[in-house]
Amino acid sequence: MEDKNTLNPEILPEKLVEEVEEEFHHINNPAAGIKPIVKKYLGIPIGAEQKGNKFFFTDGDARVEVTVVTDEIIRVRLAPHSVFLDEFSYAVPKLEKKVSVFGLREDENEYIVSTNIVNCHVRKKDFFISFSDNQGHETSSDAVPMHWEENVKFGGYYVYCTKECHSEESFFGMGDKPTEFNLRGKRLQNWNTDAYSFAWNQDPLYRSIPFYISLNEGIAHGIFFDNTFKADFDFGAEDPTKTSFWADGGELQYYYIHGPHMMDVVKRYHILTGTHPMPPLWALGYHQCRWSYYPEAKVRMVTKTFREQKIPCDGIYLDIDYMDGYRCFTWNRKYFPDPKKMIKELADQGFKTVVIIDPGIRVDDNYSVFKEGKENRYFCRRCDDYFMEGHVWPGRCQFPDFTNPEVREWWGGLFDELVQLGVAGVWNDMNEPAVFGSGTFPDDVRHQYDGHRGSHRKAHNIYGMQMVRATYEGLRKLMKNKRPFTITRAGYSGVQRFSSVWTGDNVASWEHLKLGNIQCQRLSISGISFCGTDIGGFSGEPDGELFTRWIQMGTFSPFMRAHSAGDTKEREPWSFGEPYTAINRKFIELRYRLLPYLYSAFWEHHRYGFPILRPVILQEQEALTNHFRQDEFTYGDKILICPVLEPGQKSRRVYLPKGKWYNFWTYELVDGAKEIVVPTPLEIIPIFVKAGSVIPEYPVMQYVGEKEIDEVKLNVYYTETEVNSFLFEDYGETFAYEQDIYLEKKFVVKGKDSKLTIQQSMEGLYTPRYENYHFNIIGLPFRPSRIIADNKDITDFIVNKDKTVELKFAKNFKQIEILK
Ligand code: MIG
Repeated sequence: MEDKNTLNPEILPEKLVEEVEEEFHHINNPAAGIKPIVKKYLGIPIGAEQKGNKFFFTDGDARVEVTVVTDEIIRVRLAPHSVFLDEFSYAVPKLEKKVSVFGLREDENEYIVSTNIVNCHVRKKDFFISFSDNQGHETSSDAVPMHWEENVKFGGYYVYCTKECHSEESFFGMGDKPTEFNLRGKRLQNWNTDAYSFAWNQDPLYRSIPFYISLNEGIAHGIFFDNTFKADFDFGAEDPTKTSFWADGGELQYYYIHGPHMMDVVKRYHILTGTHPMPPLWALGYHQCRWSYYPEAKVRMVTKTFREQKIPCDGIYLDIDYMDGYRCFTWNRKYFPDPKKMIKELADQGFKTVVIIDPGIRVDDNYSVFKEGKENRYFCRRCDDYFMEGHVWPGRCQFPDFTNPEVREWWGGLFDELVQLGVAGVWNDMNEPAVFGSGTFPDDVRHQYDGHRGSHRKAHNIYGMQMVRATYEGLRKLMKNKRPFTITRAGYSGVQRFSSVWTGDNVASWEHLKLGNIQCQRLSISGISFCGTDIGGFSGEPDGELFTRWIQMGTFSPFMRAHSAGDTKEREPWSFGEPYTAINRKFIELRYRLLPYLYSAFWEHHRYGFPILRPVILQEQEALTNHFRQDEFTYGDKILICPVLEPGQKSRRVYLPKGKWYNFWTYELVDGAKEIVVPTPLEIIPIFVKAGSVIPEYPVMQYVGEKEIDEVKLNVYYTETEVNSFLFEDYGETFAYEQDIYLEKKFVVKGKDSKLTIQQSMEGLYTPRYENYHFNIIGLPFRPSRIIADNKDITDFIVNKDKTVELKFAKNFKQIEILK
């Protein structure tokens, strides 16, 4: 992140649309260094106008549109000469207006667009735009009026927005950035980039998520700068009093998302860009990947060893070597003579096969995918109508234009054969797009952009997302009512509607373990909850300790997959011998035990927009001391995880948010709102469970569907207060949940000195097959003398040595009382 461009908003307009000669050059502008750049600023607003939920303000030439989207979300757009671009966004598929009361007021100093919750102020003196809450507290304010500069070479404008940055303001979000969790003081760029073995602070990486959360004086708001061009963000890096964002083209268009809680902002960002669909349950299990497992004998060896070693595993991956000369949708028949038979037999042992598909299509007139693409003009072209050609794994390639709906439809259909063969999931790689040598496509490549045509400058950052969208939508059609699994490397805001992601080509180092921990939390609050790292590190060699610590962290990544580059040693959970194998097994088993808990957290994400990983700051934003915490997070809302991130670490400090917490391993009860020191022998990472939680648990299975679940264990953690927990249940592999066929259960746990009450209520249309719960009551401060379940006395409960109490009762219970 060396010095990029210079942004100098010092010179402010004095009168209407004055041209300002700047000394500084914008280095993204090819003209920089040749002639001075002329920035234009908004002048003085001279009028306001309303059309429905849109309000327009003009300075006589430029026009600003303020759209009330919901009570808490307001969008601002700028048209330098009054002409707005078409309203179209890949990130926000439908801009639904959900607001009841709104209106425009005017006083001496400003125009004010208001909902019941927020106000957008347009200052009459200088066109500064600011936002405030209904208490009159200002949450965000321009430091410079919106500005732009003409792009002589390509047309359009470079567009800029600069806001005030306060001394204690912190910033979070932005997707996969490999840097500290708090982005204060950083300058970052969005331009999807294949970043093999990326380093701490390397920027940009694979994804573009132009969304950040500001936290100032305990109040949060979000900014989503929905612009797909190369874009930059400066969080007080150049000037500690200013936060800026700007792009090389497109429109200055951003959403102000009101808080006041960070969680509100995150949830509302999901309202705009959507959530992950429910994954097939197996996709939440453990996945084993490698570049590459081939030939077939190797795949069978690895999968067989999982079952022999009794290490659970659901996903097995075929990387590029399964193909014939790396041609997508083909098979290397020497390595895989009968893929259908192999996939079927793997499936019989519980393995779901996931295959890689890249965007580069080999130029080869004897290859049907190429021929079809060529005949139908589906491949991208340069400005002078030459094909976009570049070298990738197959050699000379052309690339489908995934921004064309017709191409997406065709692409989706290409998966027919793979689906017939029994493939359960698809892995889209290299879709930044990556090209050997040049890095990516040249700027002049044309894209159809769903009818809103543009060059690669506009389409680059959404190319990968549209590829995985085509993949997902195709699979969804072909797999009928079965949920497809997809994973993508590149993406843009909203990619979560179509795919999970992994953080790309990381390195087998302790630094990368730390980075992965931050990246997953960051992705989670940036809309992409279904994420994970290459466990073990893609390049380089982990030792047994690093691999085990990574498995332990990965157990609590929403997506859990080990992967490694082709030139590394074998890297399966048993590759390092004992004691590592046993510990790896124990943690992967824990992953499977907690599946119903993770699945429920996933439902809370899908349905209500909660992130699955929740950094401490998201839970306790009032405390300034939390602004720089980045190790601990909760997994769902009940389980706090603090991975061990250093070699040889015998113990580590852990911060527990306020409330009471149970040590997951010892059941010891600890008061929160403080840091404690926890022993961390190799077989343990700090895990704490919130008092009052009901944590559902499945029996250990070697894979999802191995056996009928005949009983669900409910771990109930005693509390002195009242705490709610949720359990979501459904078929786990169909879209019936979209027809409301599922069960949402709510548990309320209430404790007193002499009594613990557990109540259950449920809503929904699904009936699980098991009959009973197996309760495991933890932390009871008394020895129970009586247990009453739905008015029946339970006599056959057990009090264990560790004082836990076990009993079984019907899954439809309404109330259980445990009495002293
Ligand atoms: O140029 O398919 O990030 O996971 O194993 C490398 C081979 C291409 C990069 C991916 C990695 C994958 C590898 N791919």
